[in-house]
Amino acid sequence: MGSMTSTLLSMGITFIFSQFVSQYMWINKKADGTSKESWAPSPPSLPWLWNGMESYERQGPRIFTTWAKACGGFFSVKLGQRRILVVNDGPLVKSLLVEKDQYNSSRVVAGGTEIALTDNGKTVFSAPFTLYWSRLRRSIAGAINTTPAAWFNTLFDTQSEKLIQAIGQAASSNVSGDQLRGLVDLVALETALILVMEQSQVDPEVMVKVLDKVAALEQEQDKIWTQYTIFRLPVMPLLLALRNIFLGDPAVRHRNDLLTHFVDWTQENLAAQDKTSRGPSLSHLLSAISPSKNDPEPEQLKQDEIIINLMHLTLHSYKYLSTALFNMIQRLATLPDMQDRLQQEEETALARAFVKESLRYDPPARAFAHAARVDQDVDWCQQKYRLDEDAEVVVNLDAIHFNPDYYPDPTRFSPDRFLPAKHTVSILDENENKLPAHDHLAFGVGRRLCQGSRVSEDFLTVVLARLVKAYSFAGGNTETVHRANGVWSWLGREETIGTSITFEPRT
Ligand code: HEM
Ligand SMILES: *[C@@H]1O[C@H](CO)[C@@H](O)[C@H](O)[C@H]1NC(C)=O
Ligand SMILES: CC(=O)N[C@H]1CO[C@H](CO)[C@@H](O)[C@@H]1O
Repeated sequence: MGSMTSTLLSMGITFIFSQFVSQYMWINKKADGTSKESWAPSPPSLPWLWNGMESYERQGPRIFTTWAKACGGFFSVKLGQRRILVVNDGPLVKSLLVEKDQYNSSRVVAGGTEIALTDNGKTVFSAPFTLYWSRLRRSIAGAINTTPAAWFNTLFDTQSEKLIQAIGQAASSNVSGDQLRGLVDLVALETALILVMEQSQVDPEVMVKVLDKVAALEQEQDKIWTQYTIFRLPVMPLLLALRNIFLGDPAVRHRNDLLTHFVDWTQENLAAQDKTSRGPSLSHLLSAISPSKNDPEPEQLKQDEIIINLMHLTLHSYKYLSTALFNMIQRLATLPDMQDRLQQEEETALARAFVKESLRYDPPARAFAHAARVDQDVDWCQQKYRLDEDAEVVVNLDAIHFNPDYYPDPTRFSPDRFLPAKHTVSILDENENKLPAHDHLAFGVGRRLCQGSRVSEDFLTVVLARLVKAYSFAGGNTETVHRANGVWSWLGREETIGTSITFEPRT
């Protein structure tokens, strides 16, 4: 008996000791025992425990730019107990996320809403770089690339016409901000449903239900206890887990309500013939993953993996298309001269430039994060800094998109800067000669680049070009606000609040 107790006791002590060693003794050491580089500089005097959390929740990525002024283009900060490394410089983004591929950048899924919506990392947005992720990317690329350009053009024309008609049918020519947002939401959701789910005949009542559920899901992400969990404040995650065990998780409930529609639509697609004028449907491509050079015998996806991906893709497309389109209409309403120029255009070069400038000025996702999968060092300004496995590298567009070396007079909204020009650089390249940039990072960067970037810019260009031909409009407000929710990303999103706009039909 005595020896049993002492064995257990010594096992216990060994266990605790080994935990202690790995948790605390190795945390600042490399595998070879030498100490790690230091963290990049941090903003001074942040409040205890909460650190930068409340500033970020209030101001969003703007606070990163403020901190960058104090600590430089690459800094380290804790939001609550979550440490992030913020990058405020294009070439450093290139080095970390394109050239080094962020040493196989992963995603950290945090908080109930993200876990529910991604089924804990099963969607293309949340999965780490693995064969599973590349199979998803391959299918999505397949669906987009085999769709003929004419099919997209017809879709974008139809959707533009719907928005123009809906505005015309509004009770008065003076459309309130909320009402306009509602119309834009419906058109964006329908576009997303057609693009991803092949559903062009969804009952408007069902669409309103979907919009309400997405809003409910976002509200869960806003709640203080979700935020405390995301930012790893102690105790709260435990209380939240207990609540979810006894009362159920509301985020999962909303997610499941949404899923019922997507289950029906997916089954409908899979039962139908897999050939339309458009090419193979995404549902079919996901349910029969094709082999590739690096993946000659792909493991097939399970039904639940297919459906959760289709749902996440639809919601991502809806939310970002809607936010971007609403931003653009509100801004264009404040610029009558720009409307005149756009209206006189035969080609869409200026409309395209307007879309790019809007995405530079008001990107719906002003910050996005990739997480490292191995410990590494970062070179910045002749210094080496530490980057740990699972630490998140946050790209701050609020600083990068307003760098005067790349975008002269950056706080001026000027679509002309994106008209085709001879001598330009990429925002990711070094720029000794201070040439203007011809691109932006609103769709992300590197291997995780948004797969809908081209389709989205085309859609927005067509809608704007047709809207200015149908109406002259006035009013609008371009002020943006930071929201803590963002369909799934804990970094949230930026949105134009908007105000009423008066639409006058052009004859
Ligand atoms: C204006 C509209 C849109 C914006 C602003 C936008 C923005 C973004 C951003 C910021 C990311 C994350 C990139 C990163 O973490 O590096 C992303 C990822 C992605 N987007 Fe979009 N998006 C839009 C529309 C769409 C549409 C319409 C589709 C599909 C039809 C789409 C498909 C994707 C996919 C598949 C990814 C996953 C990338 C990955 O992690 O592998 N997006 N998008
Ligand atoms: C439009 O309506 C809003 C209130 O709904 C009002 O504040 C605004 O002045 C109106 N604009 C015009 C041009 O009538
Ligand atoms: C830099 C690095 O670690 N790259 C690896 C990323 O993952 C692929 C396979 O998934 C490897 O082949 C790379 O070497």
